Amino acid sequence: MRPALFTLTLAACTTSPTLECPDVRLDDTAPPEAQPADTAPPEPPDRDDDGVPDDEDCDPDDPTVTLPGVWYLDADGDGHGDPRRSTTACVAPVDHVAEATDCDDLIAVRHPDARELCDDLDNDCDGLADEGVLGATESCPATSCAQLLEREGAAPAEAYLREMDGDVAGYACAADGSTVLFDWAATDSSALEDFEAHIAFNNMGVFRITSDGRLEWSDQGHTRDVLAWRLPVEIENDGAVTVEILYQGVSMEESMTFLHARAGGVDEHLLCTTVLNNTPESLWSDAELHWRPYSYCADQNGSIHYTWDNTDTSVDGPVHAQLEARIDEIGFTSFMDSTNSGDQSFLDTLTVRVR
Ligand SMILES: [Ca+2]
Ligand SMILES: [Ca+2]
Ligand SMILES: [Ca+2]
Ligand SMILES: [Ca+2]
Repeated sequence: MRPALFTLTLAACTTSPTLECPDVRLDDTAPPEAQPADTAPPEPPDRDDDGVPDDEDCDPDDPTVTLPGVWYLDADGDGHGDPRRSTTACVAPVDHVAEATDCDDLIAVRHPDARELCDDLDNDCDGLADEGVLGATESCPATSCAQLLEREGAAPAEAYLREMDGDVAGYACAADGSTVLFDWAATDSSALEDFEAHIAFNNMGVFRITSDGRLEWSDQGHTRDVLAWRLPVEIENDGAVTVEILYQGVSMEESMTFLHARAGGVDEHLLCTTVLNNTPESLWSDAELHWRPYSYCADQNGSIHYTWDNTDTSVDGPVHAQLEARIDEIGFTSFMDSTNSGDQSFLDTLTVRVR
């Protein structure tokens, strides 16, 4: 009875989806069946013998044609594909190319072989926009040396061009990206004209280039005079100014000179001379006082002689100031009085840069 029951149970377990079947081996001692001979699987057909099976070969009869290629969409038709959009096929689909180097597949003037244009775009896909053309020609003026520094990714060219009210003017750039607004030395009569070009008010009795190459001014007639020099700043800037100056005041008992910058409608002092205790503003007329800076900076204990020498970078270095707002104007204002003695001012060099 037992063999009959075992046979019945095994038959049920092989036909029932729920019944668990024991791991049964009917006869462990039976000899293993003979294994088939060790032969390699048959090679798939490769009619042209190019190493690619016929069912993968783009042309099974042409050994120069093998596997399908990867093709990249060239949506803007500039011959360079979008590396993010590819497909595999034996023949390039419409609007697809074999190479994938387009940095912008929506703009045809942007690809690695494009020439850089003055269009605020990175045409040649090197990560820089308008490099080499910005500021280099009249048709592509820059707004500042700082813009050039940013675009070029390095110290800008020595000089660049900038458009102002339809005119293109040349400016020099410093390595830190600042723009040289005024680079002046009292040398000859043409230097006097360059300086005078920015004079807003001047009723000095003496105003001249001396024989030893200095700009001198004084109120020789004891009339208490004012010199107001204003340099408009039309270069885009973030309020950073650098000034190199060589200036001397002689016997300035009741005289004073200021170097200042107007930023955000406020005069900020860059350099100022001493103002003695007994210097009354009433010494000057209302017309002259109109040109005084917004507020005086006064060192009541200073000398009546002084020198500003920020041209020697090995000593003091230039005057640097980071103002709160965009600088619109640099001012140099001198109030001269020589009632008591011969007050004199001498300016040798003046360089102003903004960034
Ligand atoms: Ca393209
Ligand atoms: Ca493109
Ligand atoms: Ca570029
Ligand atoms: Ca460009």
